[in-house]
Amino acid sequence: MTVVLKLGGSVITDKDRPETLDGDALERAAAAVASVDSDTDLVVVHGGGSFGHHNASEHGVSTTEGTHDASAALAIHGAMTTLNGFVLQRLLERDVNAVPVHPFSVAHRDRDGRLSLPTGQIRTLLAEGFVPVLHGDLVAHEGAGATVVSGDELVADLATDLEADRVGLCSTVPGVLDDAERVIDRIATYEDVASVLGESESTDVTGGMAAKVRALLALEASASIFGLADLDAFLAGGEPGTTVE
Ligand code: IP8
Repeated sequence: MTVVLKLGGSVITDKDRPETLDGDALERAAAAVASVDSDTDLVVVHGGGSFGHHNASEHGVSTTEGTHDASAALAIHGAMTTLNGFVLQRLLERDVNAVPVHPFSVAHRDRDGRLSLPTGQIRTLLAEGFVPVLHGDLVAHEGAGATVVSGDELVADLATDLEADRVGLCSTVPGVLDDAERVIDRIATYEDVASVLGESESTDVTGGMAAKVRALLALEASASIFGLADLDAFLAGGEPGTTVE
């Protein structure tokens, strides 16, 4: 069983204070990850939250606007590796066999922005009993220097390439919400939620809920979007929050 889990950056950091962890939330997430049985091949991806995003906007870098300035690239990548270090530390304290995989060192985009993330290293780490921990990062981008890759993009690529059985997005909301703020149980087509998430594709290039749902609908694996309170339930095999089929 292969599981790809994204820990949202806003879940594990304090989004209102630059480069500040939400220690309690990260602790809870680490405890949940530690409960996964050792037969499961688990890949963890985390987002940036209060790490990385402000450095990226300071330097005008996004998923489409790149930089050719190494010091800007290092500031953004460095913020993300700092957060990755904190995540790894908390996982190791819980005896999770977690190791880092930095997308900047392995992935790239072509001229059309298509991401290429080789997975040989990740497959080998899984086979050797490790839990690879990736993160939103910068990637080399043909013709644009280096651009941002979001954790959501990495999750979609990994889920497809590793033929994941289950995908989980642990978010700050308990699932995809309808107009009355109730969690939508299942989404089978985008039309099911177009009225609450909007029809436009262009408004969500940086990872709004509409973009997440579209990316998850394209996957073979079923995916769940849920809040931190439900992370244990997801990792125990349940389908909390919203299931995207
Ligand atoms: O929080 C952001 O990753 P995300 C990565 O998953 C950077 O969108 C470098 C801002």
